Amino acid sequence: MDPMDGGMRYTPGSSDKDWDTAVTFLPASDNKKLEKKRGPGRVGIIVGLVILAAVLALIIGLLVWHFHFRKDLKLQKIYIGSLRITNEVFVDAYENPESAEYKNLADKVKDQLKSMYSEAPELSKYYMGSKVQAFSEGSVIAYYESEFAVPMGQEAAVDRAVNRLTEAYSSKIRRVQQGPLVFDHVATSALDTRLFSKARTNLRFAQHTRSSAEETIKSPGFPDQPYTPNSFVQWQLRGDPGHVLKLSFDTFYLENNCSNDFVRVYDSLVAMDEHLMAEKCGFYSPSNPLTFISSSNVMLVTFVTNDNGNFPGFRAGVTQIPRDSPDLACGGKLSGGFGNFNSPNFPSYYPPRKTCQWDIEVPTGKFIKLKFPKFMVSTGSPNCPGDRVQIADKSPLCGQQPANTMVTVSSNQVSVVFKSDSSQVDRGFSGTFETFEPSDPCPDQFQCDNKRCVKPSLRCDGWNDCGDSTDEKNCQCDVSMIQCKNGFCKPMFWRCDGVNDCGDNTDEFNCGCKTGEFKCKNDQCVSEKLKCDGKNDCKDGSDEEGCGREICKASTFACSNGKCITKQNPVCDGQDDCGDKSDESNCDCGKKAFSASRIVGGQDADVGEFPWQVSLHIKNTAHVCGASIISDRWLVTAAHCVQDDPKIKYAQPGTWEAYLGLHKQKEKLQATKRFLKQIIPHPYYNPYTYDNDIALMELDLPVTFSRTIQTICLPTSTDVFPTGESVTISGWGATREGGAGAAVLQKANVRIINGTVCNELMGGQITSRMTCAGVLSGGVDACQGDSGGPMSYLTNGRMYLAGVVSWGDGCARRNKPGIYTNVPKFRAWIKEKTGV
Ligand code: 4AZ
Repeated sequence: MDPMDGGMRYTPGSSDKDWDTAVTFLPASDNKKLEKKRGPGRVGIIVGLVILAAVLALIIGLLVWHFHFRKDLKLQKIYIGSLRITNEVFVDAYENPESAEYKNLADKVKDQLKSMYSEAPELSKYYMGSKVQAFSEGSVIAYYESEFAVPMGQEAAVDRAVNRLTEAYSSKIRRVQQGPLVFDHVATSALDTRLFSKARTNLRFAQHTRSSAEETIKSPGFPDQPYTPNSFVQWQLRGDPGHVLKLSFDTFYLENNCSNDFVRVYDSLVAMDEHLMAEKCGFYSPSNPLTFISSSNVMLVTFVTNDNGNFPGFRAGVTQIPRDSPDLACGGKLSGGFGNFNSPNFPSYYPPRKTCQWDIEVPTGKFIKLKFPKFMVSTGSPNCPGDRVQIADKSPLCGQQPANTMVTVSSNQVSVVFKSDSSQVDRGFSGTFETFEPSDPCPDQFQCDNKRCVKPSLRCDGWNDCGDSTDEKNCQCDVSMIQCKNGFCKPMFWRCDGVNDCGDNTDEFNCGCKTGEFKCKNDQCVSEKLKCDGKNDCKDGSDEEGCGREICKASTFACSNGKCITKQNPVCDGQDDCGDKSDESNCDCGKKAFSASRIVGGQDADVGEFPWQVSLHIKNTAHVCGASIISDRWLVTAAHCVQDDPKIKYAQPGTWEAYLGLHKQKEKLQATKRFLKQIIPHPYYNPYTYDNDIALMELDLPVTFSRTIQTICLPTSTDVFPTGESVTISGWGATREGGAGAAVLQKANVRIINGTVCNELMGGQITSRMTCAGVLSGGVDACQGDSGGPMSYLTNGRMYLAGVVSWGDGCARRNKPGIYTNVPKFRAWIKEKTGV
């Protein structure tokens, strides 16, 4: 219903006939007109005077409101800040807000803040007072909160005045008038309104980590209950002087939308934006470390939730590290023909306010090639105003750079300087250096336009090895390759497979089948003779559709014996409707629930599209790994998912809960949950090489199959999945390397990669128990959190468990395929252990 059509009022349109005919008072007004010809009369004058008086009263009222009351409508504005008191020395009592020393110094700070604000008339007028929130070492740093009651419309002027004053005191040492303290390094920022909503429950903790002990912080209710909605929790963390703090999350699982629930980590004791290291939400797998290091001995963690909080939360350990510890050291002199270097705390977050300089020198006469296999340095911008890597006098590098970004230097010496500012840290970089001959930058190799060198054998092989595709341009293809119009060569078996591999669609032109061939619905061509032979020769089974069934109406089911069944959904309903059981054959695996139809570079799966996909959670916490259903009581996963570590007993069945029929992680309460009876990791699993990375899990109770819970078919031990074939991977893993897990089940198609090629790409680490699959130009892959989940292969209209997500070199990097456990190799072992 239109909200204006509420039945109280009705305003007719000019064309509304009912209204026109209902008007009955026009004649009376006509009479009045006739009377008025004699003049206004006494009543008219009185009415006019009353109206005039009312209008005047209204105007006066408005003016009074505007000049008197409106200016009294004030907004509460809170600024938080820190300042350094240079003529005081820190004593332990300054950590205790109840101590006389604390109170005495806090009073002095408040007096001097008042005196500082009195320098700006815009501030002194509206200043309400300040609170000191904490002190820390160095000489003494005071953290404070100042409140102003600002008339409406004056907010911007007050902001400007605060900024001016802060700037004046931020760098120069300047004594604040009429006070005993000398301040410098004054920093102030307006408090984020999301942090001080009165509707929230407020909890504040202060913790001091001493010596090498580890303190723990965790979200309220963790691990027994989901965190509480509408809460604000803050932890002020301190270490001893001369130390920095390390915060390591072992579980992190929040709502995926950071505007609802978030954790913020500050390099300060107050929530100032200019010391905000990171804001995090969503899910981080335990295998994807989330650790932060402060620049001094203080850190602040804030946790804010909104009104729905159905997520497990987080737990983190806090330790202190001596500032001069070798673990924090970076930079130095590097020499020789090659070497490597990386940002501090790599692959987790580097600390703020850190500078590292590497001076690299290679033998005289050689030039230097720098490569960055991983590069994530805060937010990118053309001139890198925040954190940056400066290589000699080249343009600085920042943001996220593609894997193996390369920089060449025409000299045998170079300095690489990494600098982080006071806010927004990231995972940093790993770098390598090597030499090259000035006269021959790519000895015996092909030089790409982007100066990268690739092996000659990779030229015109159908893969973008250069990264800028120059190795695939202007190719003369041999007979085993499709000659694309745009000059690329692509493997012949990709012709007419429904995927635009050339980029200009040449491989998908003229895809009709030869005479004597049948065109399947998926555009595959098979011999006419194979149609209706009782075997699915088309991968989608379309050669067996409609065989001898023309006599059945479209709305009926055609049995192999020619009978037509009119009953709805007779297939796989447990009843032999056909009489020859053809409606009930092969009903036990690999079928998607619906005929319709992170993974990096994937897309949301449909509900029930992968009904064998399982999400394995550590009890009451978070998704950690995937698994596949192979029977009503057995799952297949990766052995590396079930290896104990010092903190979590992953090998114990009691650690886990399995969610079946799950689509969105936050809907786990609607999914089928099972605990585990036993876990059987492969006896020859090698944790160093990931060889034999497979494990079986027995459920405590069998599951009932449904539209969203089904088994995947197991391949036979002799099955091979040919190079170039498309397979589907699925999971809730990270959607970018180092990123958060996906909220919705993701899927992506990748191709099987030749084992020999893969072994070369992966530095000889591939065994026959592994299968490689991916997109070698990068961008599509399994990632952290997808491990244990299925690589599904479609054949004969059914999905088979071709592989189990196992490992990789990062995620979705160019020339770094994903590595999967080769399931056919374990078929006999699965049968032996499970009977399936
Ligand atoms: C993992 O850590 C993981 N890119 C899984 C798959 C891949 C990399 C890492 C493959 O669970």
